[in-house]
Amino acid sequence: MYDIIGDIHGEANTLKHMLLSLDYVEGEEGYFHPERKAVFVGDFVDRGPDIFETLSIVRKMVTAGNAFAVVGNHELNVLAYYTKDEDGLFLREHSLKNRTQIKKTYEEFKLDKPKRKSYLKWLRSLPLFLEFDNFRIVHACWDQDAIDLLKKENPENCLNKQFLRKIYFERGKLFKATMLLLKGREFNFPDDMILKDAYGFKRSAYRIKWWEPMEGKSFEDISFGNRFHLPEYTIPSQLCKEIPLYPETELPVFFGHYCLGDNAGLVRNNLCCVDGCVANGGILVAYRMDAKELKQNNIISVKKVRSAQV
Ligand SMILES: [Mn+2]
Repeated sequence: MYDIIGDIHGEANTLKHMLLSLDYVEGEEGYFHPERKAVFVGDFVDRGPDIFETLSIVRKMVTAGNAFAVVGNHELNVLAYYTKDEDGLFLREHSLKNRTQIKKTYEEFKLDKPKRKSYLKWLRSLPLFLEFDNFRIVHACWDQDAIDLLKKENPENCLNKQFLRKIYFERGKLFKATMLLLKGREFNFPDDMILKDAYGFKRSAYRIKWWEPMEGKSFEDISFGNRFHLPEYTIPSQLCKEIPLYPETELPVFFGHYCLGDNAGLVRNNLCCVDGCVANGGILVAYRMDAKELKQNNIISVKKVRSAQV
């Protein structure tokens, strides 16, 4: 049986607390459970105070065979930041904006370069998605077309240097497919629509439910995991895109990414978001699997445990 654990974002102490709450014990090869395995949905880095520590806990568990893990969009950004193309330029430009985005990770990584190198190498080996007998794991969105394309074009199913260089160079279908899995589906506003979020920043796109049709819905209806409100009026049909939906009869998908706080958990009979937004005032969430059928009761959450460093 499995325990699916949500986005950690450098909150190592909270992660330890969660593992203990799930009856995992710390052994010589890291945390383990005699009968269960953990599955991490990605986003280990950025935001929180203990990036190396978080990576260490997760890597040990994965290496010992006591856990599985996929990459999140934050790992992708960090990898692209530290990976050079064939001309020696970084895939993700070393601009103030990009550095600020990975600030916490950057600050820890610069203190120990050999350690950084070792963790980057490990992150490059993690899969973009996982298929178990009874369920599926991806960081943000399960899109079968994107997965089929990636299976064909990236059979190693990881963000190794060669694949990263290729997608950042081409910026084509494979890049899009990777982004879809790791960042989910977004709706781009038409140019003449100006929307400001709670901080007053202009938004040009927002995160939407990738499992529901948008035809006949309002902007707010299809919004998922955004911190700002959207217009309640119906989306003009010429703006509606037909998206491949995730059938209710398919295997359950567990994902993170959407920072749902207390609302984390089942969003439908076969869809479960385990991101409780721990690094942004939320909670750390896990789904403790037992039967095939998903139940909201199986959601376990722990409050954030403050780091001793603070
Ligand atoms: Mn994410």
